[in-house]
Amino acid sequence: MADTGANPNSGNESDEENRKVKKLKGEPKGDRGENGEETNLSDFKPTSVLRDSARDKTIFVHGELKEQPAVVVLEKTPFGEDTLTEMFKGAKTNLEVKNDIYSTYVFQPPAHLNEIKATVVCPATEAHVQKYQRKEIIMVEETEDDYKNITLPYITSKGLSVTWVYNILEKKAEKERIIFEDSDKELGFVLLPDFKWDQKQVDDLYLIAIVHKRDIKSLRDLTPDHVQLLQNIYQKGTDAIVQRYGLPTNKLRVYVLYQPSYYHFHVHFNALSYEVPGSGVERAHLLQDIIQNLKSNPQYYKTRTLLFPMRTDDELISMYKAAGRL
Ligand code: M7G
Repeated sequence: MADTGANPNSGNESDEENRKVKKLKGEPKGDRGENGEETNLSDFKPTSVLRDSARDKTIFVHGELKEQPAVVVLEKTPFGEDTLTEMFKGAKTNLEVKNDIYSTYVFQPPAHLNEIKATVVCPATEAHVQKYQRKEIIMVEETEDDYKNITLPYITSKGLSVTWVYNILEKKAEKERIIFEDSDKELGFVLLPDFKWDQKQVDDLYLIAIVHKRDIKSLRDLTPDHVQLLQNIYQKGTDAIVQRYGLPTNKLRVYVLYQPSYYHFHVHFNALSYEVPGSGVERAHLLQDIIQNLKSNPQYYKTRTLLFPMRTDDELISMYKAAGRL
């Protein structure tokens, strides 16, 4: 296991230790991936906005990077409690409006406390562009037969590449970011920060556990044979998070998405206080519920009708329509 850092759950932690947990700067930031190249985003030529959200402070931009199609996601990052003093001290402030006891300002903190997180997909496929575009969403009811006849053939032929997952498992990328690993072939997994988390504060903690086994595509493939694997992920994953970040298990949301974007089995771990877009009841299945369902009905995920949200322009929807199921 990687360096466990401060552990405020040990019972005798000091304020200093607590601050270390809260402030996660100086944590390993990651590596340069399998190609050792770093992208210079000043070369990015935006062509269209796929989606944006004033509430989430994000924008998904389609464009070109070194003559290749690319998607860049920009996201304003949360405030760090521990940097507030420095932020106020170093900021420029320009008054906009003053009225009685009320006033508004343009507030410009020092650049290093005013960062934007950028996620780049390059070269981006048409499937990536579609994934990020805002479109109408509907619920799909998938029976056992629908899965076999429609969804499974679709996943097999059209699913997004999982090369990035294999790169992590084979230590070709993000090696330095691994928080915990159980290397057992059957029960093992790698736990690391999700791309969505900048690791600067635990308030929006987001990790993923990726299993070493390569034959579980999604929730649908789970049987009681996997209960031990799931329990192992829950136990060791939550233990590692308490150890490293001081976030106790009852402050975590641990779940699996159906349908996932990537068909190699993985589990999401979020800080409970962080409302993650896409983790709503229509798509997220709590890991502990999954374990109980498999124990009470071994055929649960093979036979149950599962519901999931899907964009109306998704090819899977056309396949459901062609089969007369929508
Ligand atoms: P998912 O359940 O397939 O669905 O999750 P979603 O992508 O629609 O949420 C895959 C998770 O892997 C997401 O939370 C992504 O942010 C994360 N992710 C995707 N990629 C390509 C990477 C990557 O290269 N590295 C890491 N660390 N996380 C990734």
